[in-house]
Order: sequence, then structure tokens, then C-alpha cells
Amino acid sequence: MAKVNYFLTEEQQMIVDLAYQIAVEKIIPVRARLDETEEFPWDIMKDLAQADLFGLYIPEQYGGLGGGCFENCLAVEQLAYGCIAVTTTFAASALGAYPIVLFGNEDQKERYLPDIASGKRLAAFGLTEAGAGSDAAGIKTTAVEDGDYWVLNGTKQWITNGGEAEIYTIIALTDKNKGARGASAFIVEKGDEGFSFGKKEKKMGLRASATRELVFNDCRIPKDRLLGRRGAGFIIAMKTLDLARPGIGAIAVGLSQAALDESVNYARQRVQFGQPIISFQAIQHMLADMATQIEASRALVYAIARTIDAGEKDISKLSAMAKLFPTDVAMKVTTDAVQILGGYGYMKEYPVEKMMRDAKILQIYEGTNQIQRNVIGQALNKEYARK
Ligand code: COS
Repeated sequence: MAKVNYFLTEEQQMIVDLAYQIAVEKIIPVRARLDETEEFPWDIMKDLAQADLFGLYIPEQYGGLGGGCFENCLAVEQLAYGCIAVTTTFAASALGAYPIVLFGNEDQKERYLPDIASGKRLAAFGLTEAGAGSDAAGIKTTAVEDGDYWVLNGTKQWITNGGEAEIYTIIALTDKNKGARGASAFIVEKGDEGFSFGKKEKKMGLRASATRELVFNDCRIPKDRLLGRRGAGFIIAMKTLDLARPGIGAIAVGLSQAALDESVNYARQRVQFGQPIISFQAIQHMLADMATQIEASRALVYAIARTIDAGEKDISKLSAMAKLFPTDVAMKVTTDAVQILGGYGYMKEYPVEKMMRDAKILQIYEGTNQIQRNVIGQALNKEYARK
């Protein structure tokens, strides 16, 4: 847990304590088994629901706790201290819910948010396709109007919570020739006619999280499932990612902290050449760099999440930074943790091996770190052009 005083309110400290307790008592004891079996963590989802954590970021009038980006970051940081596959399952539901929170009409909010807030139904976000990853505007899934229905056709790829979630926000083309401005967002429910799931992916890490294809084969959904206005789908997707990316930074901080704790504890008890290896400067300097970079990541995520909650509108660059820096740090820190534990670090008996495998996805999902650098670079170009 963070030892630095970030002047949290009593409520925020309660969220940290609660999520940490769940990480230690419910997640850490089962994480190696879940990683091995690739089992979906339903039991832990129930614990998180019971603790009201699914409602953190959902407005109170829809059954949530009315917290913001910061409260969500605090929770996922602590959960990620336990396991980022489990945390990603939780966070992906928020990613699926944000488009409804941000752009849903009253009826859609009343219909979907209370169930998401209570953890009764998980949500998921469907943007990526086989041919459209970084190039999000390159999607091919279509939605065509047919009387009182929209008819969707296409396949979404690598969707977190695919098959397990019941509520999906899907980006599809409504005007093929308009590029990014021809996309719209829809709510699709598990069980809708023509909606099925493809194969569950086998992954290097993040193995307890479900990653599947979503297949739309003349999938008919009622007209009122259009989210926001027709043509706003790309903007909805981008604004959703802007709000969610600091959460990925927070997950990276939690994972990095866990790797550091394992490293310090090991270095204090491992004796070589007649002394604990923490007495060697080579190890101390590695640990010092790890701790400093983790604290820098945490401070960055907290500052940016608080700025977003304070109402800053122009958040794309900040949000990209809050994802980029901590996730690169997590890859470095978990790799160094394996190095400090040496041969033991490479074995499955110790948790740092899983941490290093898991860390890699953080530099890839919710926009690769190359895309984050593009977003930051393009924002700088625009800012300086205005000066
Ligand atoms: N907020 C609001 N509007 C945005 C926006 C944002 N964050 N980012 C882009 N837009 C707008 C642009 O202003 C532009 O509007 P106009 O058409 O009115 O000019 C439009 O959207 C298209 O933007 P742009 O030309 O920059 O789009 P690109 O196709 O070049 O793509 C990137 C932009 C690369 C940033 C986008 O495709 C992206 O984020 N890719 C990564 C996707 C991702 O994170 N995938 C992870 C899977 S989802 S978990």
C-alpha cells in the first residue's frame, strides 16, 4: 500500500482499505490457480459487488456511489496489487459502462446503470476488430436501419469480458463513407438475436480475464439502443478511452507496488556471499529506481485523475500520459523483480513470473503506448501552434 500521504478524504481512504483487503484476502490466495486454469473470477466479482465497488463511478441516482475517475483509480490500484487479470475484468465493466454514463439518455441510464452498479450484470466495450486496433477508425462492423431496428453485422476481436458480460457498448459504422464521422455507438445485450461469441483467446498473461470475439450476424436490436447521436460513435469511443486510461495507469501502479514488495522482502532474506543481497549496492540501486518510478507513477495518476474530476475538459493528452508512464514503469519494474529474485523469480512458485507476463498487456491494451505517444505529440503540436 502507498505509504506517502496523498491527503485522501475519509471516504477515499475507506475505498483504498476495502479494495486492499479484498486483494489480500480474496485475490492473492487464488491468483496462481486462476492464472493456471484461466477460470473466470466470478466469486471475486461477487465479493466486489457485495462491497459496492461496481457502483463507484456511477451517479447516485442510478444506484452508484457517485465517485469519479480518482475513486476508480484508487480502487483498481489496490485490486491490481492482488492480480491484474481480476482487476481488468472489473475495469472492463467500467469501460463498457462509461459510454452510457457519458452519453446515455435518461431511459438508457435508468435501464442499464443500476444493474451495472450493483454488479448484477457486467458490461464490456466493443471497438477493436481484426483489422482495426490502433487504427480505431478502420472498423468494418456495420449497423443498418431497418424499420424499428438496427441490424448489426461484423466481428469484434479481443473483447475483455466477452461472453461473460451481459451489456455491450459497440461501435459500428452507420455511414460507411464518412470515415470516423460515420461511426455510431450501440448497446447490445447478451441474448439479442444474431449476437454470439467466438473463441476464447489463450494469452501470455492476464489469463483469468475472458477475451473473446463478439459476432454479429444480422443482429437485430431496437432503435432505442443507439447511444448518443448517429455519427458520434468515434467521439464516444475516444472520450470513453480518455476517461478510462488513467485507470490503466493505476492498475500498473498496483502491479508495480506488488512486484517491489516481493523484491524487497526477498532481497532482505536471501543470503549470498554471507549477507542478505539487499546489502549490495547493485540491488539497492535497482530497488531505489523501482520505488522512485512507482511513486512518480502514482503521483502522476492521482494528479491527473483529480484534474479530470475537477472538470478539466481537454484531457486526452493528460489521460494518455497517465496510461503511458506507469505502464512502461510496470514492465520495467516487474522485469527487474524477476531479475532480483533470479532463478526463483523465473519459477512459478514465486508470483513475480506471473507479474512480468501480466505487465506486458498494460503497454498494449486501451491503446498501445505508441498510440499514447502519438496522442501526446499531436496535442503538443496543437498547443504550440496556438501560442
Ligand atoms: N476526444 C474527442 N474527439 C476526438 C478525440 C478525443 N480524445 N480523439 C480524436 N477525436 C476526434 C478528432 O478531433 C477528429 O474529429 P474531426 O473529424 O471533427 O476532425 C476525429 O475524432 C478523428 O480523429 P483523428 O483524425 O485524430 O483520428 P485517427 O483515425 O487519426 O485516430 C487515434 C486517432 C489513433 C488516437 C485513435 O484511433 C486511437 O485512439 N486509437 C487507439 C484505439 C484504442 O485505444 N484501442 C484500444 C482498444 S479499445 S479497449
